[in-house]
Amino acid sequence: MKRKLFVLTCAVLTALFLSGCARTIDELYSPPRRSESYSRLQSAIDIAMAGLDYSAPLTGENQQAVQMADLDGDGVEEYLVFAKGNSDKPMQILVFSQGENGNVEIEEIITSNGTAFELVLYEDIDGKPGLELIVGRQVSEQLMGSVCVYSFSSGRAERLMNAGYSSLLTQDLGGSEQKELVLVQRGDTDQSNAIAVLYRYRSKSMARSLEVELSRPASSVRRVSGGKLQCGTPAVYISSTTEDSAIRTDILALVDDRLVKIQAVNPTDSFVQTLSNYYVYADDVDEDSVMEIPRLIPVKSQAAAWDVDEQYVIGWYSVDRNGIQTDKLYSFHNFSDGWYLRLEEEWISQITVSQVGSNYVFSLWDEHFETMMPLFTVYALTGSDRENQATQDGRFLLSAGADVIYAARLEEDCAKLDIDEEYLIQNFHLIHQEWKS
Ligand SMILES: [Ca+2]
Ligand SMILES: [Ca+2]
Ligand SMILES: [Ca+2]
Repeated sequence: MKRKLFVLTCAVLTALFLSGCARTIDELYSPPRRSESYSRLQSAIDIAMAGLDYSAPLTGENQQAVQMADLDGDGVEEYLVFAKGNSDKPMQILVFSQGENGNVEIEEIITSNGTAFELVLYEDIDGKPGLELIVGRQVSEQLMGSVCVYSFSSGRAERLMNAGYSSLLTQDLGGSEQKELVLVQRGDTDQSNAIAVLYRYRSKSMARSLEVELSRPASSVRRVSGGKLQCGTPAVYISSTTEDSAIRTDILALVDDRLVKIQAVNPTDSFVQTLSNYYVYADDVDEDSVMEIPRLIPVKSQAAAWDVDEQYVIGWYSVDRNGIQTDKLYSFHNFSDGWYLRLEEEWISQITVSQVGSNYVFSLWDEHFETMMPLFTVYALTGSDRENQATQDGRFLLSAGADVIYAARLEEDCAKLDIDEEYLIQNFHLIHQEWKS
């Protein structure tokens, strides 16, 4: 992401603003010494903040109470302070500009109703110089929040749109470098299916697309992510929970300039059950910028079928704009221990994994599913002696974290399948924290 946005150069400052501590920039920059511009910023903020409290955005990438972005496109970043007061429009965004002589002056105060800033983004929406400010606010007692987009290209804050939303994503769906806004909104009632709508800048204002009905109510939406279809078309993937705790993913794209839902050729694949109580979401697992959608593939476990839960590997597929699926890769995901292993397609029909504590033995069944050939074991080591254990008894290191070391050991027969240490190291991955539900 090329977003030119960052904290006031100091992570400590961010943490303090976030935690709501009443520390001043003065205190943070002395000792050893503070620059004159920070001192000017601090005094400008102090004056403007009289009677206000900092109100940092609650979610998203930009959660600092003081942020920087070049809103008017003059090459100099403005300071934005997110604050809350006591008036009937308590939510306030204070915009400070830096003058040529180092002076900091308040330029704008944007006030609105609401109880909290939920999300703040900076994107080029209008194609003109400067980043547009996108602000989602929580509005009391309502499922839907309110999102506004402000442009500063004229030198003053100009509101381009205001709409209700329950989830939102900015993405370039049209291939124009400008970003569009995709909003998920509540249907007619809380129980009716959510709708998605796209806003984009056209000539002088934001144009709204026709609504697309999603498969589930807005309250069921768990994740909205951007990615690409297999054909390269940008798309939005909206994953919702179903009543039987599966995930259903709706895929939206602009086709012939219309926002449409891509209909999977095999609709049963649109649902994926939880795996060991974890939701499995669409993701770009192989990092080729095309989004992959998971489906669970049952494998024959080693114990008698009535003895254990069914065992699954995940098949990851992509779709194109016609809904045609392409199998991309396979994996064994171990959410509870935080790792996954890519698997070869030709093993999938015969692979089996047996668990002893945090050790996972991967084996292949023979073609009659009578005997197994052990291939390798993956270990998640957490004891105090884990560093030694990771390299003892033929084990080798896969990945080392702060609290856990992942190691593996090869069995003799793995050579028949061209599996060596390098292969396992290459195909072993940690599960990002955000994947966990
Ligand atoms: Ca500027
Ligand atoms: Ca712009
Ligand atoms: Ca991919």
